[in-house]
Amino acid sequence: MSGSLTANGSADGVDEAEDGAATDGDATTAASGADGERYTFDDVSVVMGTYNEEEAIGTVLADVEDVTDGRAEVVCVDGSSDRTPEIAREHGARVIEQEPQGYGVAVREAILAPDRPIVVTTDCDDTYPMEQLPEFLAEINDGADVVSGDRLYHGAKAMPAFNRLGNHAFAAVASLLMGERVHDTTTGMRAYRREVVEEIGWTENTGLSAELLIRPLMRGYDVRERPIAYAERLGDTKLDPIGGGVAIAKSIVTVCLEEQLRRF
Ligand SMILES: Nc1nc2c(ncn2[C@@H]2O[C@H](COP(=O)(O)OP(=O)(O)OP(=O)(O)O)[C@@H](O)[C@H]2O)c(=O)[nH]1
Ligand SMILES: [Mg+2]
Repeated sequence: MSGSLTANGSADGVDEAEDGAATDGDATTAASGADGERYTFDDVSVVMGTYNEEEAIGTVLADVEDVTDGRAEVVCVDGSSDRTPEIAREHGARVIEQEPQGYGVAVREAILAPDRPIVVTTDCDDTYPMEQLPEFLAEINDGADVVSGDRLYHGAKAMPAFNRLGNHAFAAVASLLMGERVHDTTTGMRAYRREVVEEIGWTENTGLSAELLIRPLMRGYDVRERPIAYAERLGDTKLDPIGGGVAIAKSIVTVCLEEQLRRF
């Protein structure tokens, strides 16, 4: 079956399957997981944009190493002027240098650079729980095409109140425009089957995270939200809350309308 969103109906996030809108089914190759292939962390690339994150990067990369026994490949697309890239290399990460041009430009390169079959995105600010990586991989092995960390399920108390409100609003608008309930459209922590990100076209910068939830979902891929813990950021934010928020809202509307039109 294609076109399902498993929403986070419980703390383990896998039990409440809302039957998704059946689409005209672009998702024929990746959605079922029917080939029975089981992935391990040897098949996973953990990727991130890094921009002056020297306070956090050591912790984030040590966590990835611990949780995956050093088996996941790590790719950082870096625009820093501080010690971030040196620390990343000390932890064995592959560092790709790029002029800072925004979140989505960095994450696009980070997703496309490695060739392992599973790509996990995260931020490099120690907000996301790397200890939940095994759960994300388990969902992929259960047939998910995209696993999306839902920060709002547990309340996201570490998130600034303005951002939290904005994220609830983004999820409400996206749900309305898609006809399918989603809970956190702008999360930075996701796992993707590589075929999915290669098969859909994507264009957004600040709104990239929302785009990479909406397009797969509206094309019938098996997209699952999974509740995650969310911690206070180390270091300074790179996001302008107002300008960034407007850009994300525009991306959500544009991408939802494009995907609705694609169905005709
Ligand atoms: N290479 C690169 N990385 C970036 C750029 N902008 C943001 N990043 C990285 O992308 C990730 C997300 O940026 P954040 O500042 O955490 O944005 P956010 O998660 O929306 O906001 P916070 O609430 O502050 O966490 C971080 O790891 C940043 O270092 C950029 O222009 N270039
Ligand atoms: Mg962040």
